Amino acid sequence: ATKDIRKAQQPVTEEVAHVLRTLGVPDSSWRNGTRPVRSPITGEVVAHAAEASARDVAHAVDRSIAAFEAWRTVPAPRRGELVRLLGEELRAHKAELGRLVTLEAGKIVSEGLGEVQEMIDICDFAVGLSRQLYGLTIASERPGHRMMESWHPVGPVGIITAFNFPVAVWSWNAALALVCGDSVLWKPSEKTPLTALAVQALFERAAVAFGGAPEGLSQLLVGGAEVGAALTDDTRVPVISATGSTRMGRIVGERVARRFGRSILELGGNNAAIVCPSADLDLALRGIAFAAMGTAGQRCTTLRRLIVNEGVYETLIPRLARAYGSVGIGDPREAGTLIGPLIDATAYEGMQKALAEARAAGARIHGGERVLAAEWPDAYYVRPALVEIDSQIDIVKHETFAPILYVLRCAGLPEAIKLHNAVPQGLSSSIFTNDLREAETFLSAEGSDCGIANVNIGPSGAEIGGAFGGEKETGGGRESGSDAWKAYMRRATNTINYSRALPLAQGVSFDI
Ligand code: UN1
Repeated sequence: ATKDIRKAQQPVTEEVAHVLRTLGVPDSSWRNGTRPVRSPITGEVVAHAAEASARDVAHAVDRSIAAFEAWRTVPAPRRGELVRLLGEELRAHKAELGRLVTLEAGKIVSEGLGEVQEMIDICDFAVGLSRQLYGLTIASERPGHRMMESWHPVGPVGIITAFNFPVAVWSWNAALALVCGDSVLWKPSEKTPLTALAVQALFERAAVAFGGAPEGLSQLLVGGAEVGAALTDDTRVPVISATGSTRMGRIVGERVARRFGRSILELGGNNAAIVCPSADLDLALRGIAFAAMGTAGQRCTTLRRLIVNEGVYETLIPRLARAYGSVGIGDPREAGTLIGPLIDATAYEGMQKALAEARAAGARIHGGERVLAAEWPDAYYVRPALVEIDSQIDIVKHETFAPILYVLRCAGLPEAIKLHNAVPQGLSSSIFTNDLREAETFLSAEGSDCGIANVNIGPSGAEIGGAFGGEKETGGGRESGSDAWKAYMRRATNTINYSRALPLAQGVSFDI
């Protein structure tokens, strides 16, 4: 191991148990259950989570409906108070919950904490929103009439989340759904049930402090695919919000559509950045490094394709290759580590398969090899891979959930934008330039086709104030800020006649 590769200092299992107990998670939910939970830091089994069955899902939905029927009558600003209290619990337990994210998902300390901060931020946002669930008033064509629209709670919301943001994604959905008057049912990733149990414990504390929240307002369903399927197929759950792979989203989206439910899909990304000749290369280098290598390449917003103008290619890429070669990899709890482990063996195998395909196509690969395998044969640490490749072959168009950055050379902005948009995914994107025309073209109708388009920052690390999500195979859903709340409510258009006459719209007469 070289100096930039760091070993674990302390046992993981004991620490997991300690944090779970500190957060008030009952032993019965994680000690003797049927689902082994591994920490990617060492690969060891750290807990056995208790699991729900498909029958339990049906029962949970019964309870969720009863909770919804009570909750929808609570005034929205009062509902906001519950979310405010949840935010308070998260503030008070940020260190422990952030630590658990590190232990269970392998994120470095600042990213584990950052994820909890993102939860706190969305709670604050939702509290304000609880007084702003605005509808419109609309001019009626008929005398003595008024039109308006009302937004009403819609029902239980099913939330399916992925391992890589094991707690924040729940909060983007749940904080909004709760102020909107909905109940929530959460099916976390099989890989990260412990952080979900901890959040559930914090929610329950907030509910006690609130006093009078209906029982079953927010429920957790730990389990595998059959639990997700039971939730997805339940006609009593009008909204399913699912975050994960395009493969998963296609199944969920189709099943929900078949029963005319609404789905909010936040699926794969294949995010690119364009580097123009006028770019500030120091800034670009830092932006690219965080977006491509951060979270060990396991964000849906991770930078996966770099499209570099030939005029700056030879300056930028060798510098980037040096950063790839020297970045600190290892135990994510250690200060100085920037790259923690991949989540599991499957992720590692997927990465190696993609690299083999790129190599076969003639790519020049820097890094990508496994490290620390002798110390932890069951954990998967890799050096991030920088892959110089001539064209956008199939594997480049595919989202491999690992730290691989494909680098493509281009001659000018039109070619760059063409390459940029020529993938099936459409989540996030960015351009590094100091040329106003280039920046604005990238953000315009003929520029990036993604749900998120940035200038002089990478594609990852979005704030909660904006709507989050993307186009094409990313699924089209929007979560978090802006008016994403509307997906958690139903809209009613109301026409009120305050006259003594009954004029019909469009001049229709119908005199009996
Ligand atoms: C995800 O990877 O599922 O923009 C979400 C970001 C984070 C969220 C990522 N705020 O990178």
